[in-house]
Amino acid sequence: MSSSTSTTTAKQQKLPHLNFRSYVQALKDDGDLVEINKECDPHLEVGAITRKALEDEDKAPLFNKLKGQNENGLWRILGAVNGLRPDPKQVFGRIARHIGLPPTASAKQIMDKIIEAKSGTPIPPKVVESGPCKEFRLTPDQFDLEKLPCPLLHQSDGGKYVQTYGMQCFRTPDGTWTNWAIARAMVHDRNHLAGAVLEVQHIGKIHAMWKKLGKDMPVAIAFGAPPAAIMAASMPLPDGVSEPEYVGSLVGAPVEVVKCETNDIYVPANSEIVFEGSISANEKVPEGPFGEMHGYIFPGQTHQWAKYTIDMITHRKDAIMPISNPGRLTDETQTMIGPLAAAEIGFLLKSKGFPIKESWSPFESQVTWVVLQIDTEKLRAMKTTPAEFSRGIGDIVFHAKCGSMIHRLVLVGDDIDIYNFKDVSWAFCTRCRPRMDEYFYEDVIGYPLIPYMGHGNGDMWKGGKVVSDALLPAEYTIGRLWEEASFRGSFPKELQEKVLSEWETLGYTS
Ligand SMILES: Cc1cc2nc3c(=O)[nH]c(=O)nc-3n(C[C@H](O)[C@H](O)[C@H](O)COP(=O)(O)O)c2cc1C
Ligand SMILES: [Mn+2]
Repeated sequence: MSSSTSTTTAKQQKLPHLNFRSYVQALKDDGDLVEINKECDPHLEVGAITRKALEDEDKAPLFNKLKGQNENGLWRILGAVNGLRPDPKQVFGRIARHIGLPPTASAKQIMDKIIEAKSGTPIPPKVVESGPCKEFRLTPDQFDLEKLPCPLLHQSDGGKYVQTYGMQCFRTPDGTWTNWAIARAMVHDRNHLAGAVLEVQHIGKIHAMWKKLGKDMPVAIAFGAPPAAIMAASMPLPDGVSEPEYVGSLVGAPVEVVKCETNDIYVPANSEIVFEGSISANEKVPEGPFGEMHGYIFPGQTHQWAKYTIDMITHRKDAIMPISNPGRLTDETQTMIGPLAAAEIGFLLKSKGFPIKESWSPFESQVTWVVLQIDTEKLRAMKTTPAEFSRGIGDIVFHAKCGSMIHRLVLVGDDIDIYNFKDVSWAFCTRCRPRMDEYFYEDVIGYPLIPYMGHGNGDMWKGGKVVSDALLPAEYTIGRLWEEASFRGSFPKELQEKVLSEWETLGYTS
């Protein structure tokens, strides 16, 4: 390899989407960061400030001084890591910065890039000898999770959720499939965590493989991993696809990884903090409750869940711990989980020959819906029926992993801008006749975290899903029969232009 190539690689590794520290700098340069230098308390105060910033769609808070921080600066906290921006031209600026797009990128541009990378060439990670994450090494006698600034994020959380935006790195026992994923975990005691390991998730599937062998699963949690990697870790890529290779395809460069000290897991070399350890094959500990992505916490509801042992912590100087404090709109559990599931669902359906133009999960649905925009010209060529088409879509999505968190699919025509909820709700409320245009699924896996599932009338693990067909029958046969009764739909183009050009002289401010 020539030295110029390796210089390019070194430069590349400093880009915001490949380096968390550069990402924080990019937020600062974009005027999208508030540095808080007064001492803040990880007990609720950090959570309250982060929540308000998220709900106001305001700047991301960087807590530089925390009660409990040790002499090497372990650790600072970044909140609202992937929230929305107040500037209407840069609403998705943080998501865009996660994947190497300019901060003005639209939702569609972001979706296009995420989907394109699925058909790109996978680039495996590059193993390097060392990296910033190895600056400090702490053995279990040198750290105490109960004393480090692990945040209590909501007053009724069952514990201090230190793992909300880190990336679990693990692999199958035969080593052929490496998985990166976000799954929450809270402090159990000085060197143990209690964490969610859902069966449908890859962490659950791969943990089951280790358990079958009677072995604990080696794991590392990389905090402050490259933003592009954390996006991939939140995406329901298919079974067997290694997230690190998808990240390579997404960014056009390998992620640099380094081996852990105490097990054979590889983590991004420039991670801020790494917890090394394992998940017990059999032992369980109490976990939860936690303020969750749908905007609720049910106080006192604790479950027995996975027990992590942490054997070592390595970290950078003045490391930054990213957190996600989920709840009502708009936080990372909506900005990431929804669009990433929608990308995967749209891609899956297209690969099966369905005429899908775009897919999106409206935040307003608390990301329980995915809206699918149908190419109605191609739909007519299919000579299908509403029932056959809608069932065809539901049968695929509601049996696929990428559909596991989504409870309603809304089919709309290509006159609807699916990124605009006013458009989507207009179509849903006016073109989808309750029951007759809805195709219900009671026999598929459900998502228990949604309150109407986990705390509703039916089986929390099964059913509660629907395809809502908001295409009018004519869209299947002869095409749209209507004109939109609106400024853009009910007046000749020339008149619209005349009105627009005279708008201010008429006395309106534009
Ligand atoms: C901030 C954030 C927190 C998340 N927390 C959890 C969680 O606690 N449990 C879970 O199963 N999924 C959680 N997810 C969603 C998963 O990361 C996502 O479903 C991903 O596809 C799982 O990886 P896998 O597809 O390799 O199984 C979270 C996502 C984000 C963005
Ligand atoms: Mn996966």
